Amino acid sequence: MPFELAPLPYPADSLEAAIDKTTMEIHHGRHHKAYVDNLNAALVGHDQLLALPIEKLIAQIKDVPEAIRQKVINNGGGHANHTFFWNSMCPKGGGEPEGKLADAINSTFGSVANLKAKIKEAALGRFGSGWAWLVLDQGKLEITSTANQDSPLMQGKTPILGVDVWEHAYYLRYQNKRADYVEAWWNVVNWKAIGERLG
Ligand code: MN3
Repeated sequence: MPFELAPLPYPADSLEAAIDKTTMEIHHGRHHKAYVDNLNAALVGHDQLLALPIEKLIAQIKDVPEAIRQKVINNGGGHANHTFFWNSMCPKGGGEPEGKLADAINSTFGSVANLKAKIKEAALGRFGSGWAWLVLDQGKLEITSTANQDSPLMQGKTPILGVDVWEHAYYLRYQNKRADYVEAWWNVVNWKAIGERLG
């Protein structure tokens, strides 16, 4: 069974508080679609790998034959990261985290404002294309970033929140101003979905 591109979980024009409709359409319908298509092309004849959930395929990347491993990292990582990203946002998002998530953020980072500052630092510190992440590592929250489509799953970490900082994610509205995009991103963050990832 090949991997499939799921539809966006909301209309493309419903995240205008941070991301414009055209960016959403191109990002999902062309960039994400290309990762899925290229992943399926790389895995032709590898039926056992095609049968895995995408997160498992990426977490077990060392089991992927070396000849196709980098293609699977780039495109399978792209598929996993973007699926995760769409589900990290929602229309009428933003506000403040609640409950267990708020407690975990406050006890680890002191405040939500400080978490946002550290995500921004990770996003701006990532030279070129990549992602800024909040992850769980050995049960502890930490901020990290990855290059290209590398996933924290490849390092045995659990992604909790991720911001795509490839230019394709923000260039139409923000041009070179990555910081403005990252600040606006919190207007559409889906804290409920992110809190559920803490388990
Ligand atoms: Mn992207």
